[in-house]
Order: sequence, then structure tokens, then C-alpha cells
Amino acid sequence: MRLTLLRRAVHAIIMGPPGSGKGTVSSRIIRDFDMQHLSSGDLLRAEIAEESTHGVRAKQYIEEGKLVPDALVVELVLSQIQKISTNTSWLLDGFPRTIEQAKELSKKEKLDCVINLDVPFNTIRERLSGRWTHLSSGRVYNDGFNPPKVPGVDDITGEPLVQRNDDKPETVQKRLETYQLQTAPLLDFYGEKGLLHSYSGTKTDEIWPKVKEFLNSIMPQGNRSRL
Ligand code: G5P
Ligand code: MG
Repeated sequence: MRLTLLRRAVHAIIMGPPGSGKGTVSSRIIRDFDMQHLSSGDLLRAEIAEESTHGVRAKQYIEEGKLVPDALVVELVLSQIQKISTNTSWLLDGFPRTIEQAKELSKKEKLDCVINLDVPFNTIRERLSGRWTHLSSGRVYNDGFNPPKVPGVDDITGEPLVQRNDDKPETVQKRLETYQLQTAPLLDFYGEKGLLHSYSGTKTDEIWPKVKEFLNSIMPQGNRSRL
């Protein structure tokens, strides 16, 4: 018989520059911990694919390496959080990305921790040129680091992989500048609240065990590999 444990839901954010490995680390977190993953980038790309009003508006900002306006992203992400049961732990990936977004989130939700991936920009530029994405799930691959079993094809669904429009070198440079200007100030914002846990390195395989150790310390019973 499976024992159901009563536990308080954990509310976490994973942040870091574009290409720092937020998606890669998130997929390991949800593999090992009982958390629901919400990526603002994946939500926006789904809106674009559907050609919804939000998607049509967001497309140009994304392709230019700019941030989508706060009001649009806040509405999109907060409405998704509200759909998650209060007993379920969640992990926000790529949101908030401005102080304004962080303030809006804090009006509605209490946070337990912010995991920051501190990866040098030069490492990121190299990685993004070799990234392949399965758009509908958000799964990512990399030519060198974690290639798909069959080139150009998602391991799980067999559907084609694509290179994101915003992974062109000039757009990557713009995204890094946008990060520095608008998102990096969140490090102090969350640092001052005592929520920030930063992990530095150039390899996800070195960063991941430290992130896992931290999460085990705050949600030991949420670790699937121990159940
Ligand atoms: P996204 O989609 O949130 P970004 O720019 O924040 O986009 P991105 O590009 O999705 O972040 P990531 O998730 O941090 O990167 O990184 P990843 O995909 O896991 O890893 C990158 C690559 O490196 C992959 O190929 C992976 O396999 C590889 N890799 C990982 N680890 C290693 C390693 O150790 N070694 C090697 N060699 N490779 C590795 O947002 C997109 C746009 O949406 C808008 C913005 O316009 C944004 O630019 N947006 C928002 N706008 C306003 N507010 C918000 N909150 C917004 N959220 C999104
Ligand atoms: Mg991502």
C-alpha cells in the first residue's frame, strides 16, 4: 500500500540568464521532486503557436530579445498558478523577470526559495547555438551536451525538434543585455529577503547535485527517488 504523506506545498523560482540551464535543471527537479513546472517562456511560445491575442502581441518582443510587457506576462502566469491545487508544490521558470513582476507575484503568493543559476555569458553563447527544442513540451537538447537519441527528433514523442527563432547569435546577445539590465536586479531583491540560493558553474552536471541537495533539505519527503 502506498503511504500518502501530508506536506506543505513548496513555492520555488528558478532564475538565471537565458541559456543558463533553467529548463534543463527544471526537468531534473520535476523528475526527482513532486513539483509542477511552469515556464513563462513555454507558456508564451504556446500562445504564439495558437496565435492568441497574447501570442500575437508577445511574438515581436521575443524575436527582438526584449521582455514581453509586465502586465501580459503577469496575467498569463498568475492565471496558471491559480489553476494549481494549493497542496501542490510549484516551480516557476523564467518568471518573475522584473522587479515589477516580482512585486505582483508577492501580492498573491508566498515564496519559499529562489534558485539562481550563475553561468558565465561566454558559456551561454556557445550553448545556445547548439540547442534544439521540442516546442509543445519545452524539452531541450544540445548537440554536444544531451543530444536526442535520433538527430532532430524528440526522444519521447518522436516529433520534430526546432531551433528557437530567438537563438540567433544577435538575438542571444540582446537577451543577455536585457537580462543584465532588467532581471539581474532581482538577485538583490530576493537576496535581501533571504530567499536567494545561487549556484555558479559552467556545467549543469556540476550545479545539479548542489541544487538537489538544497531541495532535499527543504522537501525531503518530496523526493520521488526516495519513495
Ligand atoms: P525563456 O524561454 O524563458 P530564457 O532566455 O530565459 O528563455 P532559455 O533560453 O529557455 O532561457 P534556459 O532554460 O535557462 O534557457 O536553458 P536551457 O534551455 O535549459 O539550456 C540551454 C541549452 O544549453 C540547451 O541546449 C541545453 O541542452 C544546454 N545545456 C544545459 N546544460 C548544459 C551543460 O552543462 N553543458 C552544455 N554544453 N550544454 C548545456 O524566454 C524566452 C523569451 O520569452 C519572453 C522574453 O522575451 C524571453 O526572451 N519572456 C518573458 N518576458 C517578460 N517577462 C517574463 N517573465 C518572461 N518570460 C519569458
Ligand atoms: Mg528555458
